[in-house]
Amino acid sequence: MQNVTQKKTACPRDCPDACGLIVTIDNGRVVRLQGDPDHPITQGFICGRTTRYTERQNSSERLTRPLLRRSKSANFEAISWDNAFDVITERMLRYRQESGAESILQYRCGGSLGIMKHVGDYFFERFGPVTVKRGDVCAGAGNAAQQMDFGDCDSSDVLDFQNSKTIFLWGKNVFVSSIHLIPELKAARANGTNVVLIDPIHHQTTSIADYYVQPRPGSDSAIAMGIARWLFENNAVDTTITDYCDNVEKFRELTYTKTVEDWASVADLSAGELTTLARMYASGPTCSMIGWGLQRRRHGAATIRTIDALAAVSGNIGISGGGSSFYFVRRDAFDLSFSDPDAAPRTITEPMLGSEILSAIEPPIRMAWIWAANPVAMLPDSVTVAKALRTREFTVVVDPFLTDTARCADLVLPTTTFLEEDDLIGSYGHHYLAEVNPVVVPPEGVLSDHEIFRELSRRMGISDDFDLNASVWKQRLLSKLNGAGVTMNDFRKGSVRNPFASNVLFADRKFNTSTGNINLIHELHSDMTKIPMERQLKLSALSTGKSQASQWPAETQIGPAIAVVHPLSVPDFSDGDEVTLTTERAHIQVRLHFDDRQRQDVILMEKGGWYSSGRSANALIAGEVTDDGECAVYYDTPAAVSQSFP
Ligand SMILES: Nc1nc2c(c(=O)[nH]1)N[C@H]1C(S)=C(S)[C@@H](COP(=O)(O)OP(=O)(O)OC[C@H]3O[C@@H](n4cnc5c(=O)[nH]c(N)nc54)[C@H](O)[C@@H]3O)O[C@H]1N2
Ligand SMILES: Nc1nc2c(c(=O)[nH]1)N[C@H]1C(S)=C(S)[C@@H](COP(=O)(O)OP(=O)(O)OC[C@H]3O[C@@H](n4cnc5c(=O)[nH]c(N)nc54)[C@H](O)[C@@H]3O)O[C@H]1N2
Ligand SMILES: [Mo]
Repeated sequence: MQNVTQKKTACPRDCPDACGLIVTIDNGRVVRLQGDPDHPITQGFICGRTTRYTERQNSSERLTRPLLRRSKSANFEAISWDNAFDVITERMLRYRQESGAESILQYRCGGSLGIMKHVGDYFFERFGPVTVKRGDVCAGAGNAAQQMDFGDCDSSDVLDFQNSKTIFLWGKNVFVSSIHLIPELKAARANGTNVVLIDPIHHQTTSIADYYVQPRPGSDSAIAMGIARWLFENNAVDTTITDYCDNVEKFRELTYTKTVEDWASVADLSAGELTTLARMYASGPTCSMIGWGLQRRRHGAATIRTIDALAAVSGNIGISGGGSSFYFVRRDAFDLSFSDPDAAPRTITEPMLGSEILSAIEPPIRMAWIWAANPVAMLPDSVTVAKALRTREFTVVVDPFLTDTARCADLVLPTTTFLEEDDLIGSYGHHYLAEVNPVVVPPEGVLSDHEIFRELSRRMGISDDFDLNASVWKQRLLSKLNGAGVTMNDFRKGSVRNPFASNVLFADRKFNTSTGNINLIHELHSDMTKIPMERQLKLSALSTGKSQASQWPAETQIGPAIAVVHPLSVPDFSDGDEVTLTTERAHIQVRLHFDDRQRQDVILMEKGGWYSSGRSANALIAGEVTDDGECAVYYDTPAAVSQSFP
């Protein structure tokens, strides 16, 4: 027993909850992950995918040697780190000299939200600057929308919604993506707060909603406009709104372009349902908790703007229990001033990564460095992303596992998991910051991203900034917090409430916009105001409790992926049939699973299926950007089901 210890750390995986963890280690091996009871949000429990992280941590599939492909047709062969660093250094210096540093692309996504990853970005900035991504497939549209409306994209304290009379969950599956909201929502309900869920997909969050509507996908703006019109008609708008909102009259006119009943029809709701929503909205402080799903649609930014505008005209911005909450600023407490986010000489739009790599000229992208990301599985148009990465002169992928993306590389570098990392995190679902500690040593042959950049910086003559270990960098990252009286010692004692975050956002009703007022949306694209001519099945591949994005155990990726549909959507087929799912882009084999609680215009898959197993929904989706913010349009692809090809 004396070799069993427990250590504290925090989870930097891409998730709003950013949990505090207690890890049990037996003889240097991680045997258990539990929630930290002292973390105010984690409250001692964690999700299934992180409880099961021991399997990933101790997996025999983990990479422990750099793997090099000597020619495009060759197989990978294991090489030493020294050899790998030599090859990388020679290539990077040569491409920079021959074609300029913009011929190198670095790309990372949500493998880890650790703040130390910005030091890696800075390595490429110092070396180059090189080409980087632009836009954000995760939250780009919503962020852009709130920047336009409020000049900031942040939230009141998550616990403030205990002061709400009504909580509107606009497309949010808290049982998958924010499980620590569940006890808070239950507590609020026990206190008399009503929880409303608006979601075209039927899921477990219906079980804790007092009122649920299942509108047409992508129609939330019509709901917001209908509620707003009802509020104007019933004198339920804030009488002081012109003091702090611009475009009030134009917004009001926009809501009056349709009756409440007609707005309801656009959303495929009854007038009664929309009126019930409006009455609940008007019943007291109402907090809009906006999920991330609804902005990953063609008009995603405008959709969030209508929800913001509704919150504004009803007087819910800047009050306790109100708010229009989409995101929590997770990085701002840390000092990232060493790097210049606009330094890159060229940017590639994230949702179009594959096609833009292929079409880049003067100079072409000769080399790609992909880390903390699996873009072949996770970005739209997997086929083109894979082709683009396979055809570069030199593609490096850094990952603990041989992912779909790593399979396209010339050189794969094995890296640490978060249980071996030294880092800091913020959260995009609450205001607590935490330290990520290496609770075990990595397997022999595995280096962290930071150690990789550190060694490269030595070889490339830019070690002045980089030849510092992670703890020195962490001290640097804390300098802003130090100014507010928060030190590393506070992190060592437990999580830290971001001292810069307010309990009630915009309490002074001053906004960071050009006029200092809220900028109400006052125009909508015609697609957002009409009833679609035909009913089409649209493909949505959504987060699942079983996995973090594409980080599935290999044994789950065998056989056809499951596609969930309403039986009447596919009358010629039976539950369990293996069929072909076709979109304009591609087709894959799937097994149908019937669910009569779903709408007849959606077909659902689990997010993150592997391309190499023929299970990637993203192979079926085209690269396209949202109206603003360059988010990916993930859930608007028409799809058809047909007999399996023989
Ligand atoms: N277990 C697990 N947890 C995860 C992840 C994971 O892969 N697995 N992913 C993480 C990531 S990357 C993120 S960004 C976060 C958030 O990850 P998301 O999965 O984006 O979280 P949600 O905010 O629940 O948004 C999804 C919800 O949006 C709904 N939705 C889709 N379209 C519409 C629409 O048109 N209108 C409305 N009203 N609703 C719509 C879907 O039905 C679903 O309930 O979660 C993280 N947490
Ligand atoms: N169809 C569809 N596609 C989607 C979505 C959807 O809802 N539907 N959701 C989108 C969203 S919201 C997001 S955020 C993206 C997520 O897209 P990604 O972030 O690309 O998703 P992951 O599959 O988690 O890939 C992260 C990889 O990083 C590796 N990794 C983990 N830690 C580290 C580390 O410290 N260093 C390095 N070098 N690697 C590490 C992991 O092993 C994993 O292979 O996917 C998007 N794709
Ligand atoms: Mo995300």
